[in-house]
Formats: sequence, C-alpha cells, structure tokens
Amino acid sequence: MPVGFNEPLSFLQRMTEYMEYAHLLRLASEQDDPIARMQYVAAFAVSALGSNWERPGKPFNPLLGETFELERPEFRIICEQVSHHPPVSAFHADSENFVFHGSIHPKLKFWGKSVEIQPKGTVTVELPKWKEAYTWNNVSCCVHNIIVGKLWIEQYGTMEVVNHSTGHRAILEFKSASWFSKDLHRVEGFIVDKDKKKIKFMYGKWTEIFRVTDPQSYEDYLKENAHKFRSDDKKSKSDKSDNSPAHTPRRVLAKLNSLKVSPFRASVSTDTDDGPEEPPEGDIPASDSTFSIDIPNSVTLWEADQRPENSTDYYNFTRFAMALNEMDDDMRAKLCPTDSRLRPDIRKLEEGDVDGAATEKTRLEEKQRGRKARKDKSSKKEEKWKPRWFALGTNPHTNQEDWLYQGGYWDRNFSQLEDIF
Ligand code: CLR
Repeated sequence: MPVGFNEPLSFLQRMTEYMEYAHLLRLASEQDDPIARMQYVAAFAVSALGSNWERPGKPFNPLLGETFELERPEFRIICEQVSHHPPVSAFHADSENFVFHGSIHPKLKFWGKSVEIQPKGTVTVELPKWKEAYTWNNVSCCVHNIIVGKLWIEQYGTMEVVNHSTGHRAILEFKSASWFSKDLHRVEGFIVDKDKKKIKFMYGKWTEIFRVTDPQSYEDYLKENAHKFRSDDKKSKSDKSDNSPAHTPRRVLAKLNSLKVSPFRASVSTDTDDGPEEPPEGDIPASDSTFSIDIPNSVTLWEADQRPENSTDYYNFTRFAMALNEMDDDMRAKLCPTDSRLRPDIRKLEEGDVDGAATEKTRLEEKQRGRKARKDKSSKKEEKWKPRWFALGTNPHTNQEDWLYQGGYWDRNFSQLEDIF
C-alpha cells in the first residue's frame, strides 16, 4: 500500500490513543459504589474509541520489537509489537489508581468497497483499591469507500464490560448506520447486576458523548416519544425494516436475548457473516444529532474534546494524537532505541517528505526480513526472537491466553536491544 494512505503514526501510537481520557479510570477508582465505578469504566471503554472519528489514515505497521512509551500526569504506558505474522500489539499502562493492559490483533477483511477490521483480543482494567478487575472486547470497525468517495469509519457490535468481582456487566451495542442513518455512531445499552436486573441505561455516540440514566426514565421516554421511533427513515432498507443490528453475531444476540436486556426494540437478526452493509447512497449517512440524546435524569460521563482548528490539515488528528511524535532533547537522551518516535519513515512523513518516507519504509521492511531470515536459519534456541517486555501467559480474570507485561521497562536499562531501525 502506498505511503499516501498513511498517517505519520505507528499502530502502537494509535493504540496509545485509548488513553486520551484516562482520567475516567481515576474517577472510577474514586467511586465508593460499584455501579458508579462501572459507569466510569464503561465511559472509558467508549471514550477510547472517540479518536477514530474521521480518522481514515492508515497507521504504519509496527516493526517486530518496536516499542512506544508515553508518560502523562495521569498514567504511563508501554507498548510493544510482540508478533509480526499475525500482527499483535501489546500494551500495559499504570498509575496510582489503575492498571490497564491488553493486546490487539486486528484482522482485516476486504469486502470490495470497504474494509472490515476485527480487533481481536481482550483488554483489562484493574482497580487495586477495590481489588476489582474489569475486562471487555473491542467492537468491529469498518472503513467505507476505499475505492471511491469519501472515506468514513463506523464501529459496530456488542461490547461487554464485565466486573469480575461483583458480576456487574455493561452490555453496550454500537449501532451500525446501515440500518437507520439516525443510528450513525450511536451506542446504547444497560448495566445489569449478577441477577441480570437492569440498573442503568447508558447511551450516546462514540464520536461525541456518553451519558447514563435510570431504566425507568428511559422506558418513560420511549413511551412518550413512540411516534419518533416508527421506521419512517427514508434511508433504511424496506426489506430490513426491523431495527435489529447488522453485524451482531447470532451468538451475541442470543445471549443478549436470554439476558433480556436487548437494547433494541425488535426481532433478532439472522444475518450471517456476509460482510458489512453498504449504506444505500454510499455516502456518509446523515445523523439526527439530537435524536434521543437528552433523556430525562441523565448525567454526562464523557464528552469528546473538540479537535483543534488545524486538525484537518494534520490527518484529522486530535490534540492528543498531535503530541505523540514529540521528542525533546531530554527525552531523546533517555528514550528506548526501539521507540516509534525514532522511526525514520514516520518522521519523514511527518515532515512532509512523502518520497523519503516511502524509501525509508521499504528499507526498514527489508531490514526486518533480513533479521527474520537470519533467525530462522539459526538453530540455536537462544537466538530465536522473543518480545523484550511482554510474554505470552494466561489472563487470570478471563483464563484466556494474553500478552502479559514482564516489568522492568521504566528502569530504562536498554542494553541488549536489537537495532531495528
Ligand atoms: C479501531 C479501534 C480498535 C482498535 C483498532 C484496530 C485497527 C485500526 C482501527 C482501531 C481504526 C482504523 C484503522 C485500523 C487499522 C487500519 C484502519 C487504523 C484503532 C485504517 C483506517 C485503514 C485505512 C485503510 C486504507 C485503505 C484507507 O479498538
């Protein structure tokens, strides 16, 4: 793929954008009530996706062993590319109040006009003060109009945030715009307790805002506004006029139905995996931005920061993204030599040198292939490559395979690292 599709960030840096609203995890840890904690953890999970709005730039594939670190007042994070085929990126963030870690292996599927990305892997938040762990999965992502037209991103599917200590769950449905354009970017769902009783209704848009209210206020609101919910949406497909979500695997729907917390008011889709639905006109569907965004008795948990004015000149970056390549002299002196900030191709693209970036990218990829060929030839076990900061293990909360941080990065002993750039 030509560098022209790229944005001057590595996927490790893009992943770090999850942390933009890390204060929500601090707020979670400050709440005495487990439901209030769940509200903030769920808000964090939604906020982590906010930076993807209007961000169709392709981040650079991290090189094997590439790392990225970021220190901010609210947290510090270390990421490493732990596998190249298939690509897996692991991260571990910590602070006084929380630990946040996980790994992502994005699976890409090309559907002709669009590309669908399933970010496999679980993420975990630990709140040591409460001895609690929360886990959730990432939802799918689709980039539309990859051949012609304006690129746009949607995220859809079911996210289930589980508190493993109390059994509370936040089950959130990210809606696909291919059913009702008014659903563009909408997220909604319930917090349920271990007996599946609905405790809170949460709703908003992953691009803008996330709010919470009580289930009764939501029910009343639905009754009062019943006329607005009739399927008079011109863009919706007549043969699919129920508002069951596209893309939701049957398994998940069955589960939601059995839990009786289905946030959608219609029958279950029997759609099989036949690719993302294209909106009728191919363009970005227009969304009614005020549509049920103001349900009585709501509290706003998260609101996206406005993008800076020059954002459109800089790959639609958020203010947070704009700072990710920053490197002053102090930092350069202590930085790990495998850090994304030191990648020459990304640096060249950031400086506007597209051809130089392409040349460097090719050089780095060839160097990586050479490294791999040498290792494959070598029979000695100790010469096989293994990640420096993470190791494959079992996540104690999910009992699933996970990449776990082995510690030590912040001691900044960076000897015996391979030269990857
Ligand atoms: C979305 C949020 C998930 C993690 C994740 C994984 C893969 C990322 C995706 C996010 C955002 C969109 C993304 C994708 C990889 C490639 C794709 C960056 C961060 C870009 C937009 C693809 C561009 C394709 C060109 C043909 C235009 O939790």
